[in-house]
Amino acid sequence: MKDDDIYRNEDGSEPFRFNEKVARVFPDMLRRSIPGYAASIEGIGSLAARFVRAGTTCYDLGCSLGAATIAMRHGIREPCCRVVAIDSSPAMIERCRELIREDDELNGPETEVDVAQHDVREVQISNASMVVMNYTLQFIDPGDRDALIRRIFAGLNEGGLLVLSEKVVDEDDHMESLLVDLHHEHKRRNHYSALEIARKRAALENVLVPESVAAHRERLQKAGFSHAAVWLRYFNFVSIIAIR
Ligand code: GEK
Repeated sequence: MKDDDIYRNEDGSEPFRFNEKVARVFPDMLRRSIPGYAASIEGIGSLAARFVRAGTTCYDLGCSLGAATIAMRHGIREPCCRVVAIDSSPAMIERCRELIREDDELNGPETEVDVAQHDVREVQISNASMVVMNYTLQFIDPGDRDALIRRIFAGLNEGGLLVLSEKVVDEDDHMESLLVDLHHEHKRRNHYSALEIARKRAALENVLVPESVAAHRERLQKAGFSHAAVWLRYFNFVSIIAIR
């Protein structure tokens, strides 16, 4: 695995993109940048074991290199399921296909995986028992988020599960600056310099647009989800489960 040294060399004036350079260092980037990322992936495996039904489809929307796809695939206990892994970045999709092929050869679990390059806003969702958006909605234009969550709801079977992980903002300004500071300290502990942190922050401005937990819960409720709860939180990184 290659170390993430992107903002040692780039000054952050260009908006952040999921290009080849990012795909190459991505596992290291997420491990060092998202507090609780490993726990989110582990939880997705356990949730797949509990929620995925025989003969249904699971979706990993914004799959990047397929970490959540592989966790679902290994968690599923039922026969005749399929995981559809979607990302709009060609560099991510290319590497994701390689990793899924390796997983096919190493473990050969029964569940089939289809990896496809698409915009998640255009993907047809149907007969789903589980949909995962692990830190993806935050990159979607806020004006398109309601419609996407409504489409996911419509494609889920009764009792189906959405896992929605996001960076969030706190409505209390004091707590928001504390949580941002704790996150930056976490990154410094993971060997990013203050300059790298500041540059990445500038590059993500208007690219990653976080919302509050309350705004996410309201959107889920409006879309029709009957139950929603935060099941994981580490500083300003949250994962919510919602059941149709
Ligand atoms: C993981 N879920 O490892 N359509 C499709 N994909 C998109 C779109 C879009 N409109 N916008 C952004 N993406 C992964 C991590 S990363 C999170 C997800 C992060 C994709 C983008 O190309 C990238 O691969 C992913 O969403 C977000 O569990 O980097 O913080």
